[in-house]
Amino acid sequence: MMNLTSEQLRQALRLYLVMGSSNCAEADPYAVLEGAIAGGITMFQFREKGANALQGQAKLELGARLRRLCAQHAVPFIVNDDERLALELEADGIHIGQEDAPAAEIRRRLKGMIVGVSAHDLGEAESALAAGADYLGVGPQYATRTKHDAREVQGPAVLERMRVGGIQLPIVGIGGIDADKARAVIRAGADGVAVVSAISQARSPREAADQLLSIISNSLGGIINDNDIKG
Ligand code: FQP
Ligand code: MG
Repeated sequence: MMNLTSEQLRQALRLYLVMGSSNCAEADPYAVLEGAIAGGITMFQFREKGANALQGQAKLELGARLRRLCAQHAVPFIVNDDERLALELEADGIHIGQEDAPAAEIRRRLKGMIVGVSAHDLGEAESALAAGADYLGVGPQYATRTKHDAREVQGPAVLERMRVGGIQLPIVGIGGIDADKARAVIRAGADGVAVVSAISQARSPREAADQLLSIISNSLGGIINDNDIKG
């Protein structure tokens, strides 16, 4: 398991690929992840969910292959929702939402792991912080076809409200983000961008990741934070 400081985690969240087999259409998820890693993704979440999702042993086997690939490239590997799977795969972390197991319980049980929590407003962000979350996933930033039970589109303004409200935790924006929209998400206060389709449905996952990472890095580079001013 990787032991990241909060600043290392912030860095790792720059370009976060979230993916399961059903997000890859005809493509092989292993090949998609290989391309995405070559293109520069900085974190990966195994989210094997939805109508055609693998289950049981098949889910475990795909997870194990993707987990190994991430380990080979020192890319943090996070499991969506499934605490048992996170333990079985010796994941670096778990991501849970408001409808999943309570963050405080997960935090207690999975001491050494990165715990990411979905938050949709300042109140949920404050609760996640109090529960011991390591980072927040905030969205949907834009309309998405990936998640059918997604909340109402928020737009990047929700990120500004959290930052103005005093939330300093590492945050990624998620939901409908592509190369055209990544800059606005970073400028609103996110440390990075999480994507599903923008990489997994791309003709070249490698090129898509490479392009997204440049945009994100450029956008982050244009932001002067308090530490820079003081330092
Ligand atoms: N943010 C992120 C992350 N990952 C996610 N999976 C979600 C938000 C959404 O539980 P949740 O989490 O609301 O829905 P689901 O379990 O269907 O994904 F920031 F990590 F990219
Ligand atoms: Mg969930």
